[in-house]
Amino acid sequence: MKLEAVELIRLDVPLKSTFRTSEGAVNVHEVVWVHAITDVGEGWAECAANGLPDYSSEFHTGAALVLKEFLIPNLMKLGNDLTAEAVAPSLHWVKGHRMAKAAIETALLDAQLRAANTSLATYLGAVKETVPAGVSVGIMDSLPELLKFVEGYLAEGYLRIKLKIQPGWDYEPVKLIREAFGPDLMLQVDANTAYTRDDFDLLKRLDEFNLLLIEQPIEEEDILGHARLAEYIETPVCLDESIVSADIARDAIELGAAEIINIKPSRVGGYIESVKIHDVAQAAGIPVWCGGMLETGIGRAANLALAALPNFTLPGDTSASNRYFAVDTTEPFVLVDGHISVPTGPGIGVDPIREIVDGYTVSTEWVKR
Ligand code: SMG
Ligand code: MG
Repeated sequence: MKLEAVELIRLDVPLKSTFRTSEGAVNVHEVVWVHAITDVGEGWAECAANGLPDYSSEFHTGAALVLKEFLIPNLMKLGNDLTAEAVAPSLHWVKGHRMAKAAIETALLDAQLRAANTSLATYLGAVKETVPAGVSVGIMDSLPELLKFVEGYLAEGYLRIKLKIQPGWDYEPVKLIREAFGPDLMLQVDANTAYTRDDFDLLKRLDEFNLLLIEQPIEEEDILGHARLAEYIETPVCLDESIVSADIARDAIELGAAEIINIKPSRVGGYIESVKIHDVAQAAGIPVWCGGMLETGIGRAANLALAALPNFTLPGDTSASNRYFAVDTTEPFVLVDGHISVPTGPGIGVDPIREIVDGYTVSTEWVKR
């Protein structure tokens, strides 16, 4: 296929309620969409880089710039030799910027698969038609407020609860939710790197709650620290931010730092690399689950396809559209008996609803050959 032009669309999508993590609070999902125009048709992707570089070093304005200045011109130069599989090798010379790379690769993969009349799920190796859904619950102003939100999500049917934690908001909220909903609730926590090697005793106190996992407790670069923590506590240690490639995943597993892995395609440079991580983990007997970056329908659809692979044995953060948005950018994803359907149409299997997208659009920029 040949890349003719790319439309970079900046969207501000309001959240239904504030989402607070140890890294900060967001009220608006600020993202860039990549709309690729090729000679075989068009493709869509949502770049997961958010407004601020507080989850990773990437942020939406930077991602748009890297796409425009380096990634897109490079891929245009390939002419007719461009395939989705050629994107990562061609862009290997660009260090980092994995969320930007993931976005252009996914848009091209969508175009390629639509042209071949194949779904992303089939292409990736999906084995399920629906996937179990968990929900990520932000840090709240008070414990009663937390209880109210968790109660609501469980009433909707979510199968697992993930509580965001940070120093000062850890033991008490986890105790409250464990006691309120009993030992059978699938419960896990995510610290987004908020702790240090000095906090191991504090984190060990969470062992009494029989959590499914603790996600990314300490700094992303500190793989060895996670291995030490994994030895020290009973709760399985799951890595998110640290795992940026299949090579790092293999090393972290070998070190004993990753007893479970959260795979976010955006963080690792795309869906093709995600499948490699899935395979590395599967071969090592390490379960994986699909993380999220508050994606609207365009991004959520692709994550659901990945979450249908066989080693995704834990519920993901692949919640329904109405978890975050009053009105999604595509046909909404809905929760049915705690599960979400994996799209079956060609490519990512969903289309943007233009009138809705236009309402969220802040600016549009074309990059042409
Ligand atoms: O898509 O539901 C979602 C978000 C889930 O908690 C979530 N994501 O570290 O796993 C994570 C966070 C990162 C969000 S950064 C704004
Ligand atoms: Mg996380």
